Amino acid sequence: MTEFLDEARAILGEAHVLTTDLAAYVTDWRGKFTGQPLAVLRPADTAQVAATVRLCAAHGVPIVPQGGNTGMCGGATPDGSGAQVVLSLSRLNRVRSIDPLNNTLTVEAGCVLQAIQALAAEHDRLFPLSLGAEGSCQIGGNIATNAGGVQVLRYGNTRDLVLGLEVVLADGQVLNLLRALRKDNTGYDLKHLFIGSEGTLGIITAAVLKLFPAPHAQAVAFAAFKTPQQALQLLGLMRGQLGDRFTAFELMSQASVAMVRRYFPATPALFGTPHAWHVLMQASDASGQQALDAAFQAALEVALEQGIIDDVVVATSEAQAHELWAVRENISEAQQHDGSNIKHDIAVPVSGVPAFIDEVLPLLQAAYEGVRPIVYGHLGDGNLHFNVSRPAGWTTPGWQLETDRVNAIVLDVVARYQGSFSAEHGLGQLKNHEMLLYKAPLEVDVMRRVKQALDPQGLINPRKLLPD
Ligand code: FAD
Ligand code: 2HG
Ligand code: ZN
Repeated sequence: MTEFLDEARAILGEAHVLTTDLAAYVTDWRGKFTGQPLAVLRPADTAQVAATVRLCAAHGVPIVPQGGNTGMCGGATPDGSGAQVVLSLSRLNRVRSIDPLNNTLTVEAGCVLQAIQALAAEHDRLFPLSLGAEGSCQIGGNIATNAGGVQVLRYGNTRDLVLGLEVVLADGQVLNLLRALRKDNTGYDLKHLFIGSEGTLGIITAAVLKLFPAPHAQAVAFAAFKTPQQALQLLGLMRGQLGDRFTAFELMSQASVAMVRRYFPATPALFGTPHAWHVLMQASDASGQQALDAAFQAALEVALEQGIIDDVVVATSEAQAHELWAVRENISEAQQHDGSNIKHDIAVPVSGVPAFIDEVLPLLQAAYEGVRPIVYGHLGDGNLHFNVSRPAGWTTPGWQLETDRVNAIVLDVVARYQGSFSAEHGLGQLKNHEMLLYKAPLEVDVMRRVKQALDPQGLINPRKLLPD
């Protein structure tokens, strides 16, 4: 392997072949997976990525692509063999071009999501992908995981925001699909193979992203309910009244909000008495604030009159809107501080969410006395984070041993609703085995054929997404 490392140094320069001080690259955000790579390689541009991939192919060295390392499923973490390399895309962070009239932005894979949002705003445009990790996740990672976030209701998943891609294939060739077209029916749309492939089919090096008109007006409210059914009714009402101006609808159980208040003590108490369920909602519009406020307020009044909402706080300033959003955005981190939890990132049809929750909660409570389900997520998309924290008195390692049983309780019900066992985070090495339990064998087989066709040596992120 000395020869391999010497050749890597010749391509990337001594400073960008790391073999020591690797801590930032070898453990995932949750601290759940840790590996031991041969080296961390940090190419500067597409040509260096291509040369590095060719070198790895020649030496039979497996590659683990890594962006901001905020993924939830250990997809960017190397295994413990010491034989894999982590390929960090962080240095590919250039903006190649922006075309406001075409409403497109062409960026390299290592650009941080928040920087892309800011650049779009500078040009009076919106790049709508928005999620809690936006300060550190990279667009290449977002595309590789087909990330969702909090504005899918209006703008779709990452897949809907990508017009073109540049990908380094497993043999080191550069596949240029960087077209900035909204219409192009010239054969299979190959970019969609790579979007959501979790780095298992090739290395994404650049992308053409869709931009939208900047919403100059925004209205945000936090509503309280007794049941998720009421929240669902409110969703129908708000969408009916506001149409496409309605952009976010996030559900939170009381336990989720209480968890945030415990670990972020500055979080304000929003209501005098606790409520079982909450929703954070947002409407945005490119036109005037007054008109949006009036329409938002009118819709909420209808909801109050009809008894759909039990209580509501409407943000009266941008600062208060941020404060309300922080309650939602901090749940993941708060639960992380609370100790390891068994995560489920599930989707069922939106209309089925209340019945799904009503079915699963009693099953968990019957199985584990004092269990603490933290239920929240993107109700507008039918996507819940059904994260089960350990019951009082249990140790974290003891609770982790229950993972298969807890998964079966939740995911068997998901399957009955014809839902998804991973709605937005992907599979990585955390959820890939569920493929064999919950996907039809033929679907898994076709995926294996795609993998075999694009990566015959099996060197691109092996054993992620597809189980052995
Ligand atoms: P990484 O973690 O580095 O990698 C993720 C996967 O993509 C790995 O399989 C990796 O091999 C592959 N990959 C990375 N870059 C490339 C590339 N250039 N080419 C090929 N493969 C690549 N996710 C959501 O969907 N919605 C949310 O609301 C959300 N909220 C989050 C909140 C917090 C606090 C945190 C920590 C995470 C959240 N996530 C969410 C998960 C995570 O942020 C997303 O999955 C994100 O898209 C990952 O980007 P990354 O750059 O960190 O990728
Ligand atoms: C969110 O919506 C993220 O906050 C993270 O997808 C969910 O931590 C989680 O399980
Ligand atoms: Zn989410």
